Amino acid sequence: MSFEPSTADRFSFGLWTVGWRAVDPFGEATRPPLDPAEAVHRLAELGAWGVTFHDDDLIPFGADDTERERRIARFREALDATGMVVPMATTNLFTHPVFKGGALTSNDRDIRRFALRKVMRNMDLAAELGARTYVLWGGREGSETDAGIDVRAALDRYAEGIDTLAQYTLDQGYDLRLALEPKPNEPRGDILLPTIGHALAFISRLQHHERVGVNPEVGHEQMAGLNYVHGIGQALWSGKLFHLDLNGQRGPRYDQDLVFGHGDLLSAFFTVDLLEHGGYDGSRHFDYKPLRTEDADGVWASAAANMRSYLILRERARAFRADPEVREALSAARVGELSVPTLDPGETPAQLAADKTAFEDFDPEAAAERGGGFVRLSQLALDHLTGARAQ
Ligand SMILES: [Mn+2]
Repeated sequence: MSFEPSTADRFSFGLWTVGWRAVDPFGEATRPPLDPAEAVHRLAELGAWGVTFHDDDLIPFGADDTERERRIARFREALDATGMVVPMATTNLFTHPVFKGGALTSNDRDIRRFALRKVMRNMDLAAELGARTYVLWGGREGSETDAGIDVRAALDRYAEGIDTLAQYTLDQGYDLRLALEPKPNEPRGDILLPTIGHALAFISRLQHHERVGVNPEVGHEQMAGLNYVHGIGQALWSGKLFHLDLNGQRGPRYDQDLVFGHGDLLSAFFTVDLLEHGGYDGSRHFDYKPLRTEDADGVWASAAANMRSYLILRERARAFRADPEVREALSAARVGELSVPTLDPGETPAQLAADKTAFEDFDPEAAAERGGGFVRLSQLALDHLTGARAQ
């Protein structure tokens, strides 16, 4: 197995990932700025398929029109030269101090209107570059104290903002779906729409709910102590997994943005298993940060590591699914039986209520005696993951 990525794998990276200069709350940058055009070339050489960006990754905040056009032209040149695509774009609504109290949900109405215009402007560029997904991460939408936020009013404004942006894509004829990215905290003490579940419930209340889905990040769910595989499973079930951010995290703590597979490895295995066998056909997008300790070579090694992790896990997941002993263990654990509806076709609640085999003649003691068989399955997965059962 060579684990060489190709464009068919649909691996994409944010410009802000490899371009992260490693400024953290306690230390200054450890790396020089990275030219977006160079990032495109280097990522293409490594086998990536696409690149994504925040408006400010490409065009510095406040740049004049001449500078803006120059930067865009240079980026386009790199895309044309490499064949890299732009499957997704997003807006920076968190770095500039104007957004310190929120963007789409700022108490200050003028800031909310400015934020909407900033998103719309970058949606124009995203559509021009062929993006099909527009991500919205509301990192500053939240609070540190419950005294300063009316959550119900904030959600009204959040919904108004997202519906306005969805309407804008329709009015402009853009083939662009919106994907909300949940995160529980950091940079705000508490962020609105903290988990996949909150985001899905919010989306169901939108006027343009059909045009809005989620962009779940591995680490963001794990920061909240939640199971990422279950989260994206529910998003898939809801038809809302429009995009996703793969990375690594070690439990509930600050947002580590480690290389994919360098955090909870078992969860990464089952994530890839679900993506490959669960009907997801979107980007395999990496949203990670090269460790602050790394130099330029380390940055590119980390980009390659994300793709290599995914390809290794994909091969292991395939081997797991193809193993006759795994199939037998899945059958013994009745995993497939869960796909059989609980009621017969056309059976009514009254008919179930009259079915003596379901209750009066059912032997719960005998049923309770049957073992689940899940430990055996779990170990088979670990055997495949570690290569102990190499094919
Ligand atoms: Mn993150």
